[in-house]
Amino acid sequence: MTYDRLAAASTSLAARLSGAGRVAVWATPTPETVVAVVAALRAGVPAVPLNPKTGTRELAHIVADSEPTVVLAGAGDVLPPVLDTLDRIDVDTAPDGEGGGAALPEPSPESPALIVYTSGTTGPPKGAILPRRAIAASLDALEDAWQWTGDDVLVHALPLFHVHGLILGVLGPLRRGGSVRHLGRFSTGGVARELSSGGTMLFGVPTMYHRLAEALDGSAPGAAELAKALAGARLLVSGSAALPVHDHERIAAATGRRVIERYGMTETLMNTGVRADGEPRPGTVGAPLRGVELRLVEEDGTVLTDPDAIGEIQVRGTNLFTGYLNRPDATAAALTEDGWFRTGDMATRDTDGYVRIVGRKATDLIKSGGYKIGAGEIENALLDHPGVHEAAVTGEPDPDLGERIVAWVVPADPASPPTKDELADHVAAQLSPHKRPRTVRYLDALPRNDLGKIMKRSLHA
Ligand code: MCA
Ligand code: AMP
Repeated sequence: MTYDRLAAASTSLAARLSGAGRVAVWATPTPETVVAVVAALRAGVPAVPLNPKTGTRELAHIVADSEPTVVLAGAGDVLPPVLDTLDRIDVDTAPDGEGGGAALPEPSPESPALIVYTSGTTGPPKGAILPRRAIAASLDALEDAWQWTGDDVLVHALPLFHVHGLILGVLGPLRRGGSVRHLGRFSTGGVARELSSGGTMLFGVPTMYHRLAEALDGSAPGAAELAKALAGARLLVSGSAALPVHDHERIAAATGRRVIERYGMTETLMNTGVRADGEPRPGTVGAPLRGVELRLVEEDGTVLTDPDAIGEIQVRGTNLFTGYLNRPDATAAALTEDGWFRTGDMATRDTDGYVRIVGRKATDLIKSGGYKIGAGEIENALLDHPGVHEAAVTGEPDPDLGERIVAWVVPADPASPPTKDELADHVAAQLSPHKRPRTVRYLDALPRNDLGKIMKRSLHA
């Protein structure tokens, strides 16, 4: 799709959206999603990107919470009944008429551009309100760090309903006037093909880099072509979760290229990153990006200065969200009085400012395949299954997914417990397929302390 065609398609759609409260976008990895989001941005109407694989319970929550009036989808998309009450507009990526498009008034920088749903430790996901200035600030800080220009051709296969794939992966190239090639779905062959035919940058989550590292193994078919393609790229960038040092080293050994890491969060967009002209250091996520203030803080609020000390990362800057939709309580809890956002990530800082993330404050948050998943939402879904009496959810290390979701289940009837597939399908249908347990362990009872609280740490023991 050319810029002219995107302008024409988004102008005609934007004209139909003006005055809508919020619009939901059925965010398939297609040009329709790009046109829908750009049209909403141009109309100044906040867009709520929906994961098309979201299950019934989670989708009902997001729709009730964000109250969109319209849903934008591709003409052939079959939408679930919970969206029946919304006006549906099918996105036309090639409307009749010339491009260019009338200039639409620029909404204020503080006005909300996107509402992106993100999991917490308990309860259903919260909608992070992302204003236009945060998106602009974060993308411009990446331009500075990565010397990102209109000549860049970004290759990726990230979902378009999260910050990584949508803001960095689509709005990033658009802000620079560059190009994006979305693979539709991730494959190592697709990455090799696009990087060897003009792609200059690759964005991915660590699971994707792990699969690339596996495919670079000398004996794997296509390994030599893949190595050449990766070696020829200007930048290989990993984010959304920690890139294991082992995968980093395997890729470096096979390609002579080092993957650079950046650290972000739905609520803060991008916080730190290794610069294009900087030193990629395995296990670190680089230094704070332009415009981002970052500090490490102890439990009692003391700000740490010692390079080896571990503290919670707090950030402040124009990259921050404005709050959680309908959740002033959660917004207040996430921010200090003077505007620092508490990330919940624990880190140390090297003397030159490079940040090393060493863990997370909350054990009830799981990062699997780069998706953040709350243990509580899965436990609630499992407890809804008639075969489940009690349930606890934890994350375990996984070489491919980073962490895999493990469900600890006390069956209602020990003689015929629900199968692993039954429970996985149930969670996939209620929440999302990426939230399904990959392992189920059956117990007679869950370990609890004197107050009745489940002792998750003793589960693994
Ligand atoms: C499997 N599937 C099912 C079931 N089991 N569907 C229904 N019921 C089931 N029981 C389907 C899945 O939907 C999927 O469909 C397919 O089977 C394979 O599923 P899965 O094994 O989970 O997928 P995968 O191939 O292993 O995916 C790995 C992945 C993916 C491609 C790396 O995890 C991914 O795209 N991760 C990116 C996450 C991300 O972008 N996070 C950014 C958020 P189908 O075959 O149709 O696909 S963090 C962020 O934004 C911050 C700001 C940051 O810092 O970046
Ligand atoms: P999300 O809420 O889905 O946007 O996920 C944000 C979280 O992903 C952060 O709080 C970190 O825990 C994690 N994360 C993102 N990028 C990185 C990275 N490069 N290294 C380690 N963790 C990361």
